[in-house]
Amino acid sequence: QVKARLLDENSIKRTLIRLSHEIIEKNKGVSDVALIGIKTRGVPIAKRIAEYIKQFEGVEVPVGVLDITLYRDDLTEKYEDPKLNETKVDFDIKDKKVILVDDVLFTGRTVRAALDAIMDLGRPRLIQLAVLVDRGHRELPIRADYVGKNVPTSLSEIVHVHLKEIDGEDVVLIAEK
Ligand code: 3GP
Ligand code: 5GP
Ligand code: MG
Repeated sequence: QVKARLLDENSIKRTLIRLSHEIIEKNKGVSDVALIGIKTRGVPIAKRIAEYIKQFEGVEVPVGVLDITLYRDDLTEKYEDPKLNETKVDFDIKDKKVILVDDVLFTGRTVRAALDAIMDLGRPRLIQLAVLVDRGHRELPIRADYVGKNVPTSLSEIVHVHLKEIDGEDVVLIAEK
């Protein structure tokens, strides 16, 4: 059952606009910047950030897609290592500043698999990580460079991220499993 509403449509918009500005600031512009969204909900988030960057900088940054699936018995516990399903990156990542984008950062295992997949494609200049929600509980030495909202959670909680493109509405909720 839902415990709290963490972000609504307006705050998601403001958050992604802030992340877009942070990306532009940290990289001193967006030359050689490329975004790679982690399926499913990292993809529309990456596309929205690319759209904001275009509005602010007048530059279209490339957006790629990684599909990484966690094989698990149960959400939030007892899953095996993430496996790569599919990659759709139709630009050369060599010497690019690659920004990985995901909805929720939890153990870090998905990001670790994504780093592997990107390295197989070529040698980027650097890789940064942007997430809408960091819910804690890392099991690997991985952190995000850009965080929409830090949400301390217990392991019995789950963060629901609903996005218009997929779910018909923009909202982030925290619920008891
Ligand atoms: P996403 O692919 O958009 O990220 O993993 C399938 C979906 O289940 C994910 O959608 C995610 O939103 C949701 N989910 C909720 N809790 C968890 C969790 O603990 N682990 C994973 N992998 N997904 C979760
Ligand atoms: P990690 O690999 O860091 O444990 O988990 C990250 C991936 O699992 C993200 O793609 C994210 O969508 C999903 N995930 C993990 N925990 C949650 C959660 O509480 N809510 C949602 N929506 N996704 C989660
Ligand atoms: Mg995700």
